[in-house]
Amino acid sequence: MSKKQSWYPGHMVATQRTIRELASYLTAFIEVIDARAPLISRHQPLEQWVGRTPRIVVLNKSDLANVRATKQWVECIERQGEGTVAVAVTSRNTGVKKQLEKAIRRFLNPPYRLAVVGVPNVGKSTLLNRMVGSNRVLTGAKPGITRGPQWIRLPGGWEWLDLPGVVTPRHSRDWRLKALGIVPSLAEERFDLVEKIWPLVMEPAQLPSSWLQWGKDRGFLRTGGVVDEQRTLDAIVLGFQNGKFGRVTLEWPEDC
Ligand SMILES: Nc1nc2c(ncn2[C@@H]2O[C@H](COP(=O)(O)OP(=O)(O)OP(=O)(O)O)[C@@H](O)[C@H]2O)c(=O)[nH]1
Ligand SMILES: [Mg+2]
Repeated sequence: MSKKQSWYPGHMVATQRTIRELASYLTAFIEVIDARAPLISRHQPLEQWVGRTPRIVVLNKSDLANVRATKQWVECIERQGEGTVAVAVTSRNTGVKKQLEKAIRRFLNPPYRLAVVGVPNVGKSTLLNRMVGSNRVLTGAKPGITRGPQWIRLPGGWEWLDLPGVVTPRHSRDWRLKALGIVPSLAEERFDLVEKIWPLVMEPAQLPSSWLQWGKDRGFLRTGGVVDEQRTLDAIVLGFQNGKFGRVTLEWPEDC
């Protein structure tokens, strides 16, 4: 099996089964997506798995997305999905707890049995930790951190389930998922990624027109003073994922 094909861990298959089995027990699914790419970061098969169970769509990492685009996306998602509630949040900030609880109480009746679902690395576990008020589950800046289901039960009847991120192998080839760190990119793929990323960030972030120049300016040099290309590419991809180059939305709403 090639390196590329092998990135479809068994825990994702198990998670899909868990989602289907739990749908009738849950009050709702909290579907976390990346506010920078609300279409491609939605896992399409979830639509069938969640069945009739209500869903709250959380556009997370809104601190990294264009403010106007995110506002439009919230309206668009609510308009398209009957009975769907969409909320734009930043799980890195504490305010998310109040904001999401308000949406949950408005939309749903207790008991609150909620499962956090979505593609990898969008901030599902970070959100859950905020909602339960302490760091109960593991988070990290790379996809595939959560490996199995974990229930957190709180006084007052709140139950939260953290789940591993899921993607389909076909879906996972999209460059935007790699640019956002939703699926890992290989070192040799980063040249193509940076060629796509750089034009998007160059002007707004007032960067040199060549990404090689950016590497040079950072002092990413090899012996003899030539720019260390791979180091520069890696730093740009990582920087983009962390919002180093400012707010960038990769997908804007159309026809909604
Ligand atoms: N800038 C920013 N970063 C965030 C936000 N929420 C989460 N992160 C970061 O995104 C990374 C992934 O967070 P996790 O909570 O581990 O993501 P996950 O969806 O649980 O990932 P898997 O378990 O791998 O599926 C971490 O580095 C978080 O600190 C946010 O609102 N804004
Ligand atoms: Mg997680």
